[in-house]
Amino acid sequence: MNLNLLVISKMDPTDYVGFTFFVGCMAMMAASAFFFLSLNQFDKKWRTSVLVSGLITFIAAVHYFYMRDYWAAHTESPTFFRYVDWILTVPLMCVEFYLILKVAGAKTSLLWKMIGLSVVMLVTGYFGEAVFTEDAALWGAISGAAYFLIVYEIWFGNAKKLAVAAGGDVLKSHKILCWFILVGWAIYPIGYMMGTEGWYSSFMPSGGSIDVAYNIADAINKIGFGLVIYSLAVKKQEA
Ligand SMILES: *C/C=C(C)/C=C/C=C(C)/C=C/C1=C(C)CCCC1(C)C
Repeated sequence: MNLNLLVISKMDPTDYVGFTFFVGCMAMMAASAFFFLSLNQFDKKWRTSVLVSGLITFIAAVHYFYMRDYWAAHTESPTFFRYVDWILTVPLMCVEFYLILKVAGAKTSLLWKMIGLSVVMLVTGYFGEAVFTEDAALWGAISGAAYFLIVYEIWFGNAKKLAVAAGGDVLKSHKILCWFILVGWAIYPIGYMMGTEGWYSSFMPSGGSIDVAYNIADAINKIGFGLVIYSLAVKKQEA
């Protein structure tokens, strides 16, 4: 047995990146417990949505444990684990849009369109951040175009029309989720520009803060997003 596994690395009090990884683990775990333990109070129709909220934070929690340890061991961005987490959780967030809009007749084509765009956004982002770093600005632009199409779809496209057709609490929640995608998700391309070289480098702060940006964004987007779904389910359940 490798005894090194039992050694807990020291935590430098000024290591704010390590700190946000640590807090991220706990927050994602607590949120997952909250969503999973609440499942019994919902009937079938809303249970799936809350279950998916819990899966998103649970998948993130597991990746945060890996990322925290990776950072502690190498003080280097755990880019690989980061993107594996995103490629699993971001499509699940697209599933959430589809699930709440199903009442208004959302078709699976909407689901696949959103999943497709999010996969393009993340794969091209990974290329720019980890594989073809000398062309980070170009890959970032392609990724940004896919992100723009997602924003367009939910703010003005078919998803928006379905939300209006559903009306009431579904429409209200859809609007809040739209803001998450426009503002909360916008933190990621800013983090990307902080951590890569490109035309933007001269006016972006650089250094280790890319992970702090991503960690704060993840907490807002995964837990906050899940709570919006949860409270919609609670309201619908009461109605
Ligand atoms: C829980 C994780 C979430 C919600 C991750 C979202 C990630 C993004 C919206 C990433 C977007 C990017 C761009 C729009 C351009 C630069 C490359 C990315 C992948 C950082």
